[in-house]
Amino acid sequence: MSASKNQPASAFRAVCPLDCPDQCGLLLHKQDGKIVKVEGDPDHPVTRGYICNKVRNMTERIYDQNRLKYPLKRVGPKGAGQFSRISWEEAIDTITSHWKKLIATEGPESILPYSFYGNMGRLTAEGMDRRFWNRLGATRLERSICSSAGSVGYQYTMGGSFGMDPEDTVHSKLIIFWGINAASTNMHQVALAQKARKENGAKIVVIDVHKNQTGRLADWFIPILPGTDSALALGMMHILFAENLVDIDFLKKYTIGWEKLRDHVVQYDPTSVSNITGVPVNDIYRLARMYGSIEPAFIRIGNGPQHHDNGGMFVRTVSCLPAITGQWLVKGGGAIKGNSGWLAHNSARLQRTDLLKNKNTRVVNMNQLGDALLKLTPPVKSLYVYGSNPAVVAPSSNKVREGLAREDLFTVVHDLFLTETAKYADIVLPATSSFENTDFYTSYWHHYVQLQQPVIEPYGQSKSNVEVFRLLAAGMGFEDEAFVQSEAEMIADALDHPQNPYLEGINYDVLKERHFVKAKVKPLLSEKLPTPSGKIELYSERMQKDGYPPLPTYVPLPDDGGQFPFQFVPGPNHNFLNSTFSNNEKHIGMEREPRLFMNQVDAEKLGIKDGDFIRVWNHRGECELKAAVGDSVLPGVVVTQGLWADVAGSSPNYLVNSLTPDRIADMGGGAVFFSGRVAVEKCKPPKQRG
Ligand SMILES: Nc1nc2c(c(=O)[nH]1)N[C@H]1C(S)=C(S)[C@@H](COP(=O)(O)OP(=O)(O)OC[C@H]3O[C@@H](n4cnc5c(=O)[nH]c(N)nc54)[C@H](O)[C@@H]3O)O[C@H]1N2
Ligand SMILES: Nc1nc2c(c(=O)[nH]1)N[C@H]1C(S)=C(S)[C@@H](COP(=O)(O)OP(=O)(O)OC[C@H]3O[C@@H](n4cnc5c(=O)[nH]c(N)nc54)[C@H](O)[C@@H]3O)O[C@H]1N2
Ligand code: SF4
Ligand SMILES: [Mo]
Repeated sequence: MSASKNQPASAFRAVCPLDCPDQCGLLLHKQDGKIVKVEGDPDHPVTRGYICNKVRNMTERIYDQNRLKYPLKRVGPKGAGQFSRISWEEAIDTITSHWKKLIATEGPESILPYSFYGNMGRLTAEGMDRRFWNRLGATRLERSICSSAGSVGYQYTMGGSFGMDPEDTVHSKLIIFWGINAASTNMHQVALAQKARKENGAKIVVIDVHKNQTGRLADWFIPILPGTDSALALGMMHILFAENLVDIDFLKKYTIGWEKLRDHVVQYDPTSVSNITGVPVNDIYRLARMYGSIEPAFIRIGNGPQHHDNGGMFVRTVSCLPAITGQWLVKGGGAIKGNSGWLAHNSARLQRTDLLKNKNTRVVNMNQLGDALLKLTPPVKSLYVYGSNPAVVAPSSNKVREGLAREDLFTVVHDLFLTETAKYADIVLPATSSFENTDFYTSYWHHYVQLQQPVIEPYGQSKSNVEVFRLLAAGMGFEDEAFVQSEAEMIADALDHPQNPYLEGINYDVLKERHFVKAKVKPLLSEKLPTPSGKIELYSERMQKDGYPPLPTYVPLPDDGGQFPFQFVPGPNHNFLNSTFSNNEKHIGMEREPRLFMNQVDAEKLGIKDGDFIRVWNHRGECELKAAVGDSVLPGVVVTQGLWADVAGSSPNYLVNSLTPDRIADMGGGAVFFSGRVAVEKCKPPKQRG
């Protein structure tokens, strides 16, 4: 490993393996073969040596005594967590002989893979696994739990996941965090914004349903009712056109449909928009005028508003704003929803889609895992889970767990820990941490490709996803050369992608030498956009063909059970990463306990005081949280943070996803975690129950 001025001899370069846009460069300090300290890499151009607490405490997780060391087989009832140790040979043989029988009797589509990003390495998340599933002909999984609704919405306007270079934020004079809790979920974006504020006098505006850590650092916090953001963006457009704060030259040259949009937004007058959003009329004017007069203006579009039934259309709508004021041509102006387009690798070659041989295998949306396990015909007979913990993170989790409990479902879980999902498995396999693997990383926010090489030996008998799928392929008798490629060869293939000119010159050898390399990005409008017209599509014929309104439109949320008085927004928290770390004492200690933020007006009506224990329920399930009464949310809204692990003895019950809807969003098969409704009441704390 090549050393540099800031890299002491005992330190090894690494990449943060969490599903976080920052994808920090790390330095791992080793002693006697073990990692003893995790620091930020000061040489990393974007993250500059600063990392979050979660990862500074990463050794707690890597060397947690509860980490899985050996393969296990279930010896007790499903869900009870009783297992005994077996060998890898027995594990692979049990799985592959079971699957061979299933394939002969029920066909390969009786097997369902379920995964998400795991450690974020591309080989881990979408490499050997996809090759295996394609060759097998298993049911396909639509991996749409995170940001797919918004990505499709953004694509209708801009053609793909191409946004501003976050490093240009320092030039911005107006920064709008729109539905992103960046102080917790994208800390270097906040650092860049604060630099712009300090050096440039930039103003920071936060639009959110919850005044959380990000709202508290804003110059101006704008509270909004959940699922109404498209209306606010359309109200801004109404004012921008009405007051001639638009950039007509830009609109003529770089967009299509601006005149139609101008006529269309007349209906979104500030009074109507205020009634929908809860944002006062004067604030709508103030926001629109700020946006129309301060440049460069940058909008960081978050994941919150797109986790609603109308989430795709929100991102489609808000991504029109920078075009209306011509911000894309100004350094420090524009927007970021996601930037993965710049770093797109050759996924067909990495995943070997040719191995599918055009078989039209059925597709299951990962947001409807419960229904897939309980209702699908012909039924799913075997489930293989890796890099995800659906018993906690998937919506409508009571249905998911009922499905996982099926006696006739043969379940395999590959993870670093005996997760809530793994407790239902017939076979559990131990996974390596990313620091034990070779893999490459592409951020979905900054423009760097990074390489991870093994820094420590595999923990116990743990194996990487790539290695396990090699073993499964051998066990199934798959002889294609795809299953014997080395990690280095897979990386070389994935980065060989002539269709993406921005990756030119980035390959395995260069990464080995330099660890992080910036893609050769160009100014966004210096070439045609990948939309059908090659321009920013304010009016989209493609949307019309796909059955959507061709112009940005506010679509109200559907009825989720009107009898439940509160809109329920259960997002992620500061010290966990989805459910990762929720089983770790140190991280739990930093987070303390899950709270339910509610407005004092609502609390008073229900006789609830700050610190009371609250039962939260609806027709799907219930959970128990501690009331945090104040003014951080609007009346009629309750917010909680964090996907908490099951508590031993199941009390208190923190399973927020037992309440969330498993409907599918308007676009991209997305999840609608934040569009549910609930009722709340005071209850006895668990300690005082008989
Ligand atoms: N510390 C930490 N960092 C993380 C994660 C984590 O669990 N913990 N998870 C990672 C992952 S996988 C992802 S996808 C990202 C997500 O990170 P973000 O993009 O920040 O998304 P969320 O935190 O889900 O929601 C962002 C904000 O949207 C608000 N919100 C909810 N509904 C609405 C709405 O209708 N309108 C508006 N304006 N706001 C709304 C929420 O209150 C929240 O403050 O973070 C990543 N980073
Ligand atoms: N209520 C509510 N629910 C949500 C969200 C929300 O905001 N609110 N957010 C949603 C979003 S945006 C997302 S992205 C999902 C995320 O949901 P998940 O992707 O399930 O995320 P984690 O809970 O972090 O679980 C990742 C699991 O992968 C394991 N893992 C890590 N590395 C590896 C590896 O190399 N190999 C294997 N086999 N396993 C590995 C970890 O130990 C962990 O158990 O959650 C969603 N769920
Ligand atoms: S900020 Fe995000 S990328 Fe950086 S160390 Fe923390 S979790 Fe990892
Ligand atoms: Mo996510």
